[in-house]
Amino acid sequence: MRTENVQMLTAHHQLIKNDGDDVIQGLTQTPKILPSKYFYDDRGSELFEQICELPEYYPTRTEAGILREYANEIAQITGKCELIELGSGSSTKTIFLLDAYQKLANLSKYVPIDISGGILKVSVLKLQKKYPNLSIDGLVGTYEQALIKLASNASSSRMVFFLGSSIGNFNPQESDKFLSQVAYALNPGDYFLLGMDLQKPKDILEAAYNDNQGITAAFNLNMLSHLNGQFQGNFDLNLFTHQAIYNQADTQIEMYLHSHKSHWVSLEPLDLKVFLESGEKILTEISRKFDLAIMQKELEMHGLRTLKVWTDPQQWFGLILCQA
Ligand code: AVI
Repeated sequence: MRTENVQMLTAHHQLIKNDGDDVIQGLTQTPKILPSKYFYDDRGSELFEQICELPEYYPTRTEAGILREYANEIAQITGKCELIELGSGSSTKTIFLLDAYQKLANLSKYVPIDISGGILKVSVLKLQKKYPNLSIDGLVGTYEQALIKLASNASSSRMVFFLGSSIGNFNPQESDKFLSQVAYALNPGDYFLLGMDLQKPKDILEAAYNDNQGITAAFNLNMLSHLNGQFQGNFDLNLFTHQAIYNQADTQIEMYLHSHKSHWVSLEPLDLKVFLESGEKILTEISRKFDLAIMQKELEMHGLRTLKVWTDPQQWFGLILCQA
């Protein structure tokens, strides 16, 4: 199926159809967890865009500042290539790269990839207006589906990029698997640009995930609405509160939904009935905070050699450009 410039990597019902095994597994284990991919229905993606604008949420504007400053240098290093963005969302920060590559006539194509078809279609239309001569091919799908497609597609030189510290939402095993898939998808000489949030004092981190306007809380709670819609669940959002804490030992933010009453929840199509104690917490997300030197070693272990690293003056966020 192909609509405008946005292609589904698989039929839409297959993409959103999910047998829910991960929900069953997560809610029947102790402590309970829910996979963070369930944040991102269309409403969740919108809320995430709002998070990116919050005064406390520094990662987006810090990374944007680094890109604004160094996009030309990145384009000079890689030379002409196809730009492929994993988890493109609204592609706001990508503009810096697109402008720099266009200026140097180094851009052959832009391929934004996102799980949320709604937001992808809007951003492809917007970008197509801004860059009428640029070939833009949006792909709706998971990272895994996208990387499989890329691996089977030996084209010109490419730079895959993964911004916003989304890698921080993978646990170490998932991150390792993801980097293996990236390395496998790239041809020798292709580039990978990775954005990551760096370790910093706890108070700054906790404020970023417990904003005053309650947008992050709404984002966290929206996961339950998404599950209610997708699996006919009966989560009562009023019985949960959002909580985000920094786990210093694991250098990660942990986001929880805290049940403040003992109650049952059922998700009929999954044949699942779950009891939540008063005070029980469901882990909905980890957001790991990185050390640049350690990340470079990890990339190297996957055959991705660092070419250059950029940070902001406070060293709050980092970008690593590497080559396969
Ligand atoms: C998408 N990801 C990198 C965000 C983060 O900071 O880990 C998701 C997020 N969760 C709460 N606020 C933002």
